[in-house]
Amino acid sequence: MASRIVDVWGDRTPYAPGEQWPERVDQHLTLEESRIERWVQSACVLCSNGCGLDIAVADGRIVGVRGRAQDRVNHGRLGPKGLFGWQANNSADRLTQPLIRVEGELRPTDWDTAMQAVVARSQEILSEHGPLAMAFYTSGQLFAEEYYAQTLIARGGIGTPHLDGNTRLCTATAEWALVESFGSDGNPGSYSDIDLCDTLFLVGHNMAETQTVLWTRLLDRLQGPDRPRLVVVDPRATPTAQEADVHLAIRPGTNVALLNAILHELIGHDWVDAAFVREHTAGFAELRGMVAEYTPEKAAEICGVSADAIRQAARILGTGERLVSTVLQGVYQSHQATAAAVQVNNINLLRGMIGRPGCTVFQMNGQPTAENTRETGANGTMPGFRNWQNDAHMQEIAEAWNVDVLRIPHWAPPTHAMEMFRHCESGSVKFLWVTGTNPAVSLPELHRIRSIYGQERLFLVVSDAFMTETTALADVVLPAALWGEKTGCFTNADRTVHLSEKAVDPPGQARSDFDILLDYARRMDLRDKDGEPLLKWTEPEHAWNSFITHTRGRPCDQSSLTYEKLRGGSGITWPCAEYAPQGTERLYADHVFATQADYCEDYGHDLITGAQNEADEYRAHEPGGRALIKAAPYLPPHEPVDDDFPLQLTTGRRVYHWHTRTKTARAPELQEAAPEMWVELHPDDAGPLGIVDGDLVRVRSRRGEIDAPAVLRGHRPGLVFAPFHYGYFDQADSFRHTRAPNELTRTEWDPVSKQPIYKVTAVRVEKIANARAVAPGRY
Ligand SMILES: Nc1nc2c(c(=O)[nH]1)N[C@H]1C(S)=C(S)[C@@H](COP(=O)(O)OP(=O)(O)OC[C@H]3O[C@@H](n4cnc5c(=O)[nH]c(N)nc54)[C@H](O)[C@@H]3O)O[C@H]1N2
Ligand SMILES: Nc1nc2c(c(=O)[nH]1)N[C@H]1C(S)=C(S)[C@@H](COP(=O)(O)OP(=O)(O)OC[C@H]3O[C@@H](n4cnc5c(=O)[nH]c(N)nc54)[C@H](O)[C@@H]3O)O[C@H]1N2
Ligand code: SF4
Ligand SMILES: [Mo]
Repeated sequence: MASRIVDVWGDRTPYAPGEQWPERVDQHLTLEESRIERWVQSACVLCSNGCGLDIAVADGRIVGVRGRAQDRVNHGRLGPKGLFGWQANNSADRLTQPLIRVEGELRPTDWDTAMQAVVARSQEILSEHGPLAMAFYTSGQLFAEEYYAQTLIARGGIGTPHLDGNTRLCTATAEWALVESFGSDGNPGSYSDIDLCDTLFLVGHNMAETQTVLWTRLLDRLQGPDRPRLVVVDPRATPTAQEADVHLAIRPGTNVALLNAILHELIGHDWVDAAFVREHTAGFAELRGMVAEYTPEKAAEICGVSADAIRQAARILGTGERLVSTVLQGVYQSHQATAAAVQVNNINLLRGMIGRPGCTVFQMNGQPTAENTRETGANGTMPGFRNWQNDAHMQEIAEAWNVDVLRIPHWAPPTHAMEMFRHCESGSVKFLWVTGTNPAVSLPELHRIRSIYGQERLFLVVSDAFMTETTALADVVLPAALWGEKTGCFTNADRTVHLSEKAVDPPGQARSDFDILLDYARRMDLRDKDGEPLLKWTEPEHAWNSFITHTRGRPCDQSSLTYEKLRGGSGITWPCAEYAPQGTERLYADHVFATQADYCEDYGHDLITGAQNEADEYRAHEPGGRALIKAAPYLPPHEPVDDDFPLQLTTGRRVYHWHTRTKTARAPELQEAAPEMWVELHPDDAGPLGIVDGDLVRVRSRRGEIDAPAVLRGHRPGLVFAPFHYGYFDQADSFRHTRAPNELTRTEWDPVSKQPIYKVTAVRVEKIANARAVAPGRY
């Protein structure tokens, strides 16, 4: 099985367009199958693909996993993280007791003391400073029930607008690109569109490494009869790009220029579905005007690729009959994130290729449960994709929660994470509870984050399963149960909902986030209008049932999607309601989009300034179910290269690790595959600096520096790549803070989605030591 570390995607099972993707069941067990006592239904939480799997249990411990052949997402397959990552649950260094800071040091304590401290401080701050001094920063890796509890506590109970998820760093742009174009969040397509398409367009998405099982689906098409054509836009020669018919290795931060040129070509060659555009969209004329000047030559100059390659790509996109486009962090973590993501929507809209079999755009998710953070309103939106500017929507929320509508802050959009941390910095927020995320490694400009989180006047609560760089800064640490140790539902990138059942007990005194939040609500004595407890549930299933009821009539309607229905078979796609009891494969099959003024999730933004549209203004141009085509000019990245910082750093992922490695560093196969930090340089840049493969180099930006061995790779000259997986928890001299790439990145975000910019940073590189004898791991 360790071979799946080398052979990441496993054996090919080629198939022809329109055929079923063949099943292939992958498993990894650490015991003989005969000793397994139970199999428990779940799905993988190590990326947004959400592969269906069963957890093997023996002696009260997880001993392996097996892909579910009948699941619509993976047809039995699992990738390296899915196969090996679960071992972190069994790690000996799990947090098993709450910790509390006494005389500057974190010391073990009991739940009662820890929760009393959290509650006492909350009440003190609330009475002295009011709800605006309270903030909650949650995750994209918990279950829907947990987020819904968190939303109700923060928005309905405490009454603070300061609740956001780490989804802000991850899929805020996916969400807003969908809202801006189609009126609501929710990916329109289905993974089965990959079985049917003849053209694939991957923009800033290294699917081969980051959604390995979805990539096997593509590979099986690419190596089967009637191969679809593949266009990849990525500055790096990723394994994904290596399979492309056309790979556009653009200069980082130039997506809008390239996409405008492609739109220019589509219009110029009349590769446009005129009837679709006329009947189902609004805004085409403005787009046509905007892209007129973006000739392939102009874009070639900006993007640093050939005009011919752009023409070739446009021809492929313009002449196929069934186009699937996907977008991810190479777009979302840029300065024009939403503007660029929307141009990909526009390509599909111009081609009339949405809401039909084999035709869609995926504004991809990254984290396994990011869609739920969004649906439940835990990430800077309102539950059920409701519109904070729409009084009727706010009234529905107030009624569902039985609270006064004025208790739910909605005088402005809910605070986004980057703004929340600024409030912590300035001292107006005095209480921050971080759950299921490790911001001391994952946020930009880490020295700033450490100084904000380390402030005396900020009371920091952190719920995690391990000691991390963030728990190290906390006043109270709460030991959390992980996946497999609790029950809940979650939704993947193609709207497939899975139920993940509890397989084993959490270690020691660790408790689920759901139980911790319920305990907090009870101790805080949060109540509804009638004086009843605000959170009336004791089990996740109760919370689920009230959440799905609350989605009735909304685009993410899951009102018929009970636990019962989710047990046994495959995951089910929403909407799942009386009108679609078995779920819904594709949204917008009737080409009526969610843009009606009374229905839409938001009135949208100016793509350049981020200015919010007002209700009156929106109503004046009532789109009435037409998709909105929004144009944007290209703007250069905000931190241009110069003589001092002549190279561009981009950061991202490698197949073997999950984010800050709290899980994958504890799975031996994965950790051994990539044990050490490294940076990738182009040989043309390394040569003049006297750097050869394996030399220790220092990468410096205006914010900080990191040291790592160099790997010489033929990506674009001028480009440096660093994986962001390596922080300090497993490093001896961790106090030096010269390992995590976010030492280098800066505090800046996209104007619409407010997603931070991790993909473009000006740096310089110097050699600090000769190559070591042994190269670290498999790059
Ligand atoms: N193995 C593994 N898989 C994961 C994760 C993980 O940590 N490890 N995390 C999950 C999560 S939460 C997420 S969000 C996804 C992210 O999945 P991806 O978005 O696929 O991963 P990244 O490596 O962040 O970025 C993708 C690519 O963007 C390219 N890029 C950089 N700048 C630009 C640009 O200006 N334009 C374009 N077009 N491309 C650019 C990079 O070279 C990189 O190859 O992965 C998910 N899957
Ligand atoms: N430079 C750079 N920075 C980036 C990115 C990048 O591409 N480049 N990508 C960004 C993106 S897309 C993302 S998604 C973020 C990810 O950034 P983070 O969310 O900070 O990364 P994780 O390591 O996934 O942290 C999750 C934490 O939650 C804990 N945990 C896991 N399950 C549970 C649970 O059930 N309950 C609780 N309470 N805790 C749990 C884990 O142990 C871990 O400490 O990083 C962002 N930062
Ligand atoms: S593709 Fe994603 S969800 Fe599927 S097994 Fe791999 S990590 Fe898990
Ligand atoms: Mo992410």
